[in-house]
Amino acid sequence: MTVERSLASRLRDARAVTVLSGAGMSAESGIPTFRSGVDALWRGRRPETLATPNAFAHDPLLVWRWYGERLAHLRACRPNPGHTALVRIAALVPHLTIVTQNVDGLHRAAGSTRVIELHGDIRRARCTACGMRRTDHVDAAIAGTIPRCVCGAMLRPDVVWFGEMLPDGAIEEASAAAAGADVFFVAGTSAVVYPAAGLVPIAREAGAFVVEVNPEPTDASSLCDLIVRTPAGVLLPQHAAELEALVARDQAG
Ligand code: BJW
Ligand code: ZN
Repeated sequence: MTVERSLASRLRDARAVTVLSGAGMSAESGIPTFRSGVDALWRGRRPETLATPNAFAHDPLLVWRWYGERLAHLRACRPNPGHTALVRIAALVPHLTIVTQNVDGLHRAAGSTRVIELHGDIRRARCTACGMRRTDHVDAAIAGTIPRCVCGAMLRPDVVWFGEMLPDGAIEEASAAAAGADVFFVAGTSAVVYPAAGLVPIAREAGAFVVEVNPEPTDASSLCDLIVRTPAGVLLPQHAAELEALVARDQAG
């Protein structure tokens, strides 16, 4: 007879845990996802009109207005219990790496320290001419204007659009974290955007126990050892609490 090990016991025994997070991770912070739900960011819009270098070249004001709306909304958003649960789990495992596709900075705001941001940070901009990175663009963007650099050129959001390379070294570091994981969470992502989605087979082939946390099926579901159709902000705190209880029991002897 095989005895199914609990996820908490796998986490307790893990040397390395890696989490691939996506927009669903921040859904319970009030941030709309891209492709799911009635308030999806891309509902009624074509991604190529907003999240590509061509879109920006063609109509920078349209693109900046979209980012301005999102920046205004983000000001009121805080990390949710799912983000905080990952900080609690990280305190009890030797290595926990978060590989996030999110650009909202909420993992770091929650207190996570080892975070690889694959798609940049919406709260930063960079100059289209001199390349300088800045964070003083937010008010201009929220006001519905195109933010400018001190050199006079247009700024652009410091995020990764379709057809663009990821930040230097980010995917290499993320692939190493996927390949080295004993437990690999796929949380709140539809797993349709590459190269991020390619981390799931990397983890799986390297022997990780792969857990999907998502209320809906995704392109990654068939690769997962355990699927939990529960929102991340509910499921992850439950596992953090189970792990804490297990560790406390072990310590009590
Ligand atoms: C919950 C929940 C709750 C709800 N709890 N869950 C290989 C094959 C095919 C294509 C390609 C390939 N390699 C590269 C490509 C091209 C392209 C690509 O992937 N295209 C596919 C769409 C087909 N990739 C790229 O261009 C990438 N660059 C690249 O590969 O460079 C190398 C290269 C360059 C040039 C030529 C050749 C190679 C760059 C990708 C950049 C993606 N950028 C965006 C925008 C970022 C900026 C911004 O925010 O505005 O990143 S697109 C958008 O999608 C954003 C997200 O990070 C990303 C992923 O979305 P995510 O997070 O999965 O969100 P959703 O909405 O899709 O899903 C949410 C999920 O949450 C759902 O499943 C819900 O059910 C769930 N959920 N509530 C848990 N409470
Ligand atoms: Zn400049």
